[in-house]
Amino acid sequence: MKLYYAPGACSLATHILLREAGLPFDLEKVDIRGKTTEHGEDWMTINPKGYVPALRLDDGDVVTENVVLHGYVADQKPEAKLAPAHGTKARLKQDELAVFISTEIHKGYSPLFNPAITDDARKAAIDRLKGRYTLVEKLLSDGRTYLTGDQFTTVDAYLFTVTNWSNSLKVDLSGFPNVMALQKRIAARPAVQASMVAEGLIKAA
Ligand SMILES: N[C@@H](CCC(=O)N[C@@H](CS)C(=O)NCC(=O)O)C(=O)O
Repeated sequence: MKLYYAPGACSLATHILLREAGLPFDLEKVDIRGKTTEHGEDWMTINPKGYVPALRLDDGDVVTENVVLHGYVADQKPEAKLAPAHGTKARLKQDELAVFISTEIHKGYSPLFNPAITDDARKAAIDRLKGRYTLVEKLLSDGRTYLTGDQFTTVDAYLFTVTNWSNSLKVDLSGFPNVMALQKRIAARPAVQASMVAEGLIKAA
């Protein structure tokens, strides 16, 4: 498999999950503005959607969409327990969280990446995001270690990745102590550290 990624972008979640699963994979960096890969290929030819992540399977097919890739990686290595079995209530609840993170939190950050955003629009986007984090904060208030319980899963990798943007985008999440504590716990995982080093986001310890 090959993961096409951009440093620190949402593709970091799939990257983390590939390492957590212990699956063999290659990485290829994509310039999502210039739409070229690090090997000089036209990104739009590889993925006409123009965005990352994209996963090239061993048969050559290219598949996209964060939540789908996370589930796929988890299903390749069930013993890594990154997602419960399909058809179970636990999987239903995890899928519900995954789509919530995708559509409400990940896409909630999107307007903040626009350098031309007005102050009013920025405030509205941040207020909306904080409303979503309020729900996550409440979910974590029973003292669980990770989003779905004691086990690190796909949704932890995804929430970690998008919440990491709050630093560079100056979104103050200090009012969400459980979310911040979760963020720290996930950051400390060896697979997360290794992924961030490989993407050039942090230096090797
Ligand atoms: N629907 C896609 C959205 C992926 C997405 O938003 N990717 C961003 C990086 S986090 C991107 O590559 N943006 C560049 C672009 O859209 O041209 C998914 O969930 O995988």
